[in-house]
Amino acid sequence: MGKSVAQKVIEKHLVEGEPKPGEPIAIKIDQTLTQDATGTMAYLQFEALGIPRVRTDLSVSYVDHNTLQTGFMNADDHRFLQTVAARYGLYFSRPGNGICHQVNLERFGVPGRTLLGSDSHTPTGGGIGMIAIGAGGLDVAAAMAGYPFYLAMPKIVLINLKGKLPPWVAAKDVILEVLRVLTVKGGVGKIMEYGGEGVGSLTVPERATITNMGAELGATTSIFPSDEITKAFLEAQGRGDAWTEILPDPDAAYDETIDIDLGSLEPNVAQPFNPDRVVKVREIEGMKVDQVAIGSCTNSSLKEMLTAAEMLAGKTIAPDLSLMVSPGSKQVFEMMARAGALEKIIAAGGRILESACGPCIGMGAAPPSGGVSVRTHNRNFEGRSGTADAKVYLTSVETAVATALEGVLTDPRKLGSPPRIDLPARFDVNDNMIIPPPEDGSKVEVIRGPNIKPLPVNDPLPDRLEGEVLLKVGDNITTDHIMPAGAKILPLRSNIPAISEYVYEIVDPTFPARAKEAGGGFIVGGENYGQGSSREHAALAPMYLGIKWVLVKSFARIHKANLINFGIIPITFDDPADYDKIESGDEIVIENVRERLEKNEPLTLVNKTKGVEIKGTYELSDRQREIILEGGLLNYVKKSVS
Ligand code: MIC
Ligand code: SF4
Repeated sequence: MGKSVAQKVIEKHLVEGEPKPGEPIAIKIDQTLTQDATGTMAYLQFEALGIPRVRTDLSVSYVDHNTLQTGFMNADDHRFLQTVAARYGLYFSRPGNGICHQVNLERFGVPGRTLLGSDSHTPTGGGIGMIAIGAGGLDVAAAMAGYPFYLAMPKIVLINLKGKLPPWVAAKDVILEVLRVLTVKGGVGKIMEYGGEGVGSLTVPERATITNMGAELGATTSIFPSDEITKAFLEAQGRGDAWTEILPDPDAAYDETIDIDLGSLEPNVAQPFNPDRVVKVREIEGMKVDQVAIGSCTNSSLKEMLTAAEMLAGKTIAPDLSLMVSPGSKQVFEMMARAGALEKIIAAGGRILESACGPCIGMGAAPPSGGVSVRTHNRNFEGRSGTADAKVYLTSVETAVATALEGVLTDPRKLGSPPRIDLPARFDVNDNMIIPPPEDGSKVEVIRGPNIKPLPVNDPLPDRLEGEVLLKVGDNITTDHIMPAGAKILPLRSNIPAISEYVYEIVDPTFPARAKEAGGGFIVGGENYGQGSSREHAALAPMYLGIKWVLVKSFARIHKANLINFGIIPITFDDPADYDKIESGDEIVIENVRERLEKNEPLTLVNKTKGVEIKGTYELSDRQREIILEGGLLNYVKKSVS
């Protein structure tokens, strides 16, 4: 039987296992990326592994999240990252050079290769035919040390694209449509492979918008074929040599197929507080908007920035609204400047921010109280913008600019014909903000500021777990709920004792104090627990507070892997109806935990408060059970190398 693009790349990199859906497999990782908010921890972990130099083909350390330097902390982290990169053989992308995913796509991505990144939007690389996966920092540290990446072989879903996008309808509207159909948990355990005749009408940046936001489906990754369009993109980046053709076989078999007719799509919008709450713009048009933000790793390519500039040319934004624009990379920024696009945006009243994540992660540009913000970003979770009661709506650049001009949510199709944007045949290549590693880094001194605290380590799992349910939450809890980001908390990413004070801050600010007082405890949740960001701090900080297990109806992939990596047992209800038999404050005992895990048997949770028993199951590979028994991946790896 023929093979899909995803199967071809996975089979080429297979180190262990059989690539059948659900089976544990391990794949070789060619490239890694980190960003600063997850990177400091990842490099502390890499250092703890005691390997002298990275063992990948290419590893890049980016600085793009914590660029608001309101104190010494972020600057200290940047200096640590730069020196650590030089010491261990990594490329360093300096602050100002752009968002990791955008820059990696432009300057480093190679079709047919594997990329593991400590950021959930790493699948952006799928836009040029990479198997690009988001993971926790510790998994990336292990990959840099030459270990393969372990995962359950995903199902492969064909998203069969037909036709061509109508005027004013963008790639963002395609992925919002997929989110509407599949929801934020519809992609769990799956790879979304885009195919069909419609693929030929989408450029690489458009494809990358779609694979980027596949993260919001909970998918392991998303991928497009590497075809003539990919070749043209790489050639325009002066990297034509990196291209190889990777097409699906004509008789490729898929586990599922979803048809999407591009020609029938309309501008879409995701309403608060989840990216799958998608309706057509025209259905809620006219809503008053306080702020528009254009940028993020989803929508900040040159084409999009030039489109925004042309739409704004000679006009003025609405009087009660603020417009923020952050270009995705220095390349995009420089080319916008040369093309006169910045001038048009500034003249229209746009506020130009640096090339970084910025408002997307609450690093500045928080909306006003109760405000409405229309953003071209990928996440609209509660509180993520930095304003607890603000409402974020996600749209394409075209809809966002139309809205900025009108002051109310506006369907761009009202604006006549769209501007014609001619992209240059060659991008301007200037890699002067990427520092290659020295040949021998062994003498480089790694500089640590006072904000960089040693890595906490866990003890091996005890045989009896007794304690209190400290918190019970509902469905679709995000890692932004568990470990919030934003300008105040992000600078503490390399200081676990300090950041742990903010665990669950927007849900229950008493959580950290209660956890400390009780000497640890447990958490209960609903479906799709831990969706969103890859931040391992959402497992590491709870581990630091003494959380030993989390019991839920279902988990999101990356968060589950992070819990395992830090020795927290990810338990699921055998019977989801038992969710009602356990409340916050209940005292729970689990006996013989080690033995049960060793034998791969279900756990019995005795609820002493309610006098009932709950059966807890788990889906863990042999290796994952061993990791938990050891108290986490770091202990496990150290043991295997010693
Ligand atoms: C995000 O978009 O939430 C982030 C910030 O990029 C995270 C990583 C992090 O929390 O550092 C992600 O998506 O993985
Ligand atoms: Fe940065 Fe936002 Fe992309 Fe995360 S989603 S990498 S915060 S731009």
